[in-house]
Amino acid sequence: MRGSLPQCRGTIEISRALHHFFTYSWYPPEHDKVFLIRNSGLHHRSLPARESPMRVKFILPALTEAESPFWRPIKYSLFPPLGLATLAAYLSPEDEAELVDQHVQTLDLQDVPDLVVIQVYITNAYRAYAIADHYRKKGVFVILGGLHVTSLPEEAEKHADVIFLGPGEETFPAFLRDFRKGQPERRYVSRSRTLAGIPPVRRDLIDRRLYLVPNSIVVTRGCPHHCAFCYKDAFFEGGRSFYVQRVDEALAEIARLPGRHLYFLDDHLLGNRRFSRDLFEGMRGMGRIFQGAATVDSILEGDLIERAADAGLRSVFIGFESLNAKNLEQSNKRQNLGRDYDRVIQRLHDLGIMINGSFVFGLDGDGGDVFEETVEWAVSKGITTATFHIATPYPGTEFYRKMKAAGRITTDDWDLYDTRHVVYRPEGMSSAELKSGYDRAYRDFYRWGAIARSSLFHGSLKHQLKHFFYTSGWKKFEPLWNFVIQMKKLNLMTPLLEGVLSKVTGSGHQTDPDAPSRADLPKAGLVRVQ
Ligand code: B12
Ligand code: SF4
Repeated sequence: MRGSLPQCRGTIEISRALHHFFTYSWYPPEHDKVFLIRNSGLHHRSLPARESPMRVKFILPALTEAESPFWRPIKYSLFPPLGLATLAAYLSPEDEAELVDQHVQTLDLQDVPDLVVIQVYITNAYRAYAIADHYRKKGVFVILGGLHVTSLPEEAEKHADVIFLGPGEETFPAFLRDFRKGQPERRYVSRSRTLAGIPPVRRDLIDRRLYLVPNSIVVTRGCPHHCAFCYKDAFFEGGRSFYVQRVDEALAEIARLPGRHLYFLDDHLLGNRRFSRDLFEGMRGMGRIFQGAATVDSILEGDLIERAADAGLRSVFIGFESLNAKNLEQSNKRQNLGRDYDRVIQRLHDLGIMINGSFVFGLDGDGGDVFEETVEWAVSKGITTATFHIATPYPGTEFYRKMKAAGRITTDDWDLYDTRHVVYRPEGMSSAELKSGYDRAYRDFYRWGAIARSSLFHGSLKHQLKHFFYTSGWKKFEPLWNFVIQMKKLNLMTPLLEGVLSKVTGSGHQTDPDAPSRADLPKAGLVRVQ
């Protein structure tokens, strides 16, 4: 339910809340010397300078589905909260930091840290606000940042002492300085953007056993393109919207990661050709295997994709989005317009790179036949995994502005903005048709027959088997993943993941000399969720 904390341990009863309210409002505890002045429900805080170490709690709230004690979808146990671990690196060594990812951990609400830092996505926004309200009632200083706060700051600031717009690498350390002096601003807006000299991500705060892919990493921020439905122009407004780390620093971060497998969460790993070329050059011989995302056009240009494959790229997320040019135009998806999708696929298959294709349904060029047509195309082309989305106008995007102006937005319930619900009125079909077509597309793509047919696209038996198990692993083994997650043993599956990602060339030969022999065992098809 919106705004409540049904799954949270230690929801406090009213008397306790009142006790905390008065204790921390008027009689600040000695150890943190915070005192508050509360006035007609508005918070005006005057804070003394802080010399002592701080206890800082970083929270990634989950959406309700991710927290069910009975059913844990694998997609919420894939990656640790990289953004918060990045911010935690700016604390001083004496500070005490705790990082809680509610997708995989129980959130204890009984404590009273000096500072609570919460990351807000659109689908966890209500949960994030409820947690923030809870801590603020206890007198804890709460700050909110992330994509949704940046899109809707007025909404978020009702629940925070301080809010942050845009990436945090400049603003969070600035806030920490002000906070220690006792003079924090109400709002910090990121303007100057650089990744040069950023401190190493605090991976020590992450419990690696809880994730299938503990080694997620980002070496760039943003993207050079401007798709109308994408979060990125809103998030990076007011400064650069695509920038990269220094290659030596990116390589150093990679070297700090144990094991072989990496997942680059960058929006577009091939977006800056010079950076990517040098990165892949530096990664050659490191013995890594990795996954990442890139655009249609970047696969076709030059030899960057070959260099990526040489460095260890084994699967790539590609935003095909639509087979319809009108949709691509509506979405300002210029990098896809007029590109030969078949050639993209052929090139990746030849390099033994698996493809996770992303598709959007419900744009204005789509009629009722789009679902069957898209699924048939993806299956017939041997796309390994597919991620389907119902077109979702995120606040702050051009897509949202246009739909709002046309009166086509049908709900402001952010819980439904998960790309699985229809939140606006489509043009070429009814909302019900869109929803049922989307559900059908998932069912049809992941039918055993379709998986088998798609696997047969490849030339060799080895390649066919890999495809078969990779794809079925994603949708057909959910009960197994649920069991392993409940047992907190996901890390034991990482060798399987590495095995199935070992190299298969276009001719079908497995070429990694040290590839595990159980390479064809099932695994989770790693799908980048957008
Ligand atoms: C990995 C990922 C996931 C993972 C894991 C998330 C995690 N553990 O962090 C999983 C698979 C769980 C996931 C799920 C979903 N995701 Co997702 N995901 C991503 C992805 C690809 C990368 C996130 C990341 O790690 N970025 C790198 C780090 C360094 O950046 P960051 O997290 O943004 O953090 C920085 C800033 O935001 C800021 N910051 C963040 N919080 C705070 C707080 C404070 C106080 C401060 C100062 C700063 C600050 O500072 C950080 C450093 O600069 C993004 C795309 C993207 N490029 O961001 C989509 C994205 C965030 N996901 C999105 C969506 C829609 C979803 C789903 C709803 C999809 C679905 N259909 O189920 C679910 C819902 C998840 C939820 N909890 O609500 C959208 C969000 C749109 C929006 N407006 O909010 C994005 C942007 C994708 C897209 N292009 O649309 N996702
Ligand atoms: S949708 Fe992808 S290609 Fe388009 S702007 Fe966003 S990250 Fe870039």
